[in-house]
Amino acid sequence: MADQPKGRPDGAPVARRTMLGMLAAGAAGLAGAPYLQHGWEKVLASASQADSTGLTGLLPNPSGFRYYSIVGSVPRKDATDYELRIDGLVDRPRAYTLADLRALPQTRVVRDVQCTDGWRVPDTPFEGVRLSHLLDAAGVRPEGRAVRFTCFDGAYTESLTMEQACRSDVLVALNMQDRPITHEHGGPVRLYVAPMYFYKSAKWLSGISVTDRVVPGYWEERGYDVDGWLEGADRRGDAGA
Ligand SMILES: Nc1nc2c(c(=O)[nH]1)N[C@H]1C(S)=C(S)[C@@H](COP(=O)(O)O)O[C@H]1N2
Ligand SMILES: [Mo]
Repeated sequence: MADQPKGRPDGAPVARRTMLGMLAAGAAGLAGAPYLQHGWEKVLASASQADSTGLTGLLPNPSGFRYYSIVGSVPRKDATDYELRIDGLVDRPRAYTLADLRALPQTRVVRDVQCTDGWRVPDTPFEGVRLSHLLDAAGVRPEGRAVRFTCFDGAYTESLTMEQACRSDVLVALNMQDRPITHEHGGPVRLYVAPMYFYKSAKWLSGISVTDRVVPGYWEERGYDVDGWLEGADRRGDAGA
């Protein structure tokens, strides 16, 4: 039932294969593998989403997104208790509150979101602080070559090379679809890596650590590309906001 390891030029067959896999595995498969659990419960309920299989939870929600989480429940955080730590190979480690992040210059990026499972949501606005801004403020040491991301779900991790992290279309995002990011979508703060598959965009972001090499993230240790470029992405960088 997992996402496919590599992106496909055409997402549709992947989606179909995933659906068939889910049909075969059934709900018992989900229950037996809690570490792969996706948050489909939020999508249930609407009769308009029911199909002949009855697997309403596998259908996209009305916005076209699915809610994914590798853990069953994630603590809620808001302006009163959210904190983002930047540390590792930097001269000025520090913690940002939500208010700190909101006070910094905000950048808006509008691209298609694409998951390796085959679903895609066109023209989705994300807005927040450029990751490069936070890295510059922290003062990356010469031996800092990569960035590792951790999350307050206590489990998910991601990574970028320093070159990727410094692109202008990589955000520490506070808004999604022009509203504060909801808890289900990884709020109050998630990473948004516009040129890559959505698994790179870590939800519930709580830590940014500069490292001397890329440390593969959660899905990357399970077969995903460390470089999760979308088809047709401008890999040279500065694709702009
Ligand atoms: N912390 C965390 N971040 C995560 C994930 C996750 O399970 N946990 N799933 C990834 C994957 S595979 C996708 S497609 C997107 C899904 O984001 P959404 O739930 O907002 O649609 O989040 C990515 N970031
Ligand atoms: Mo995904």
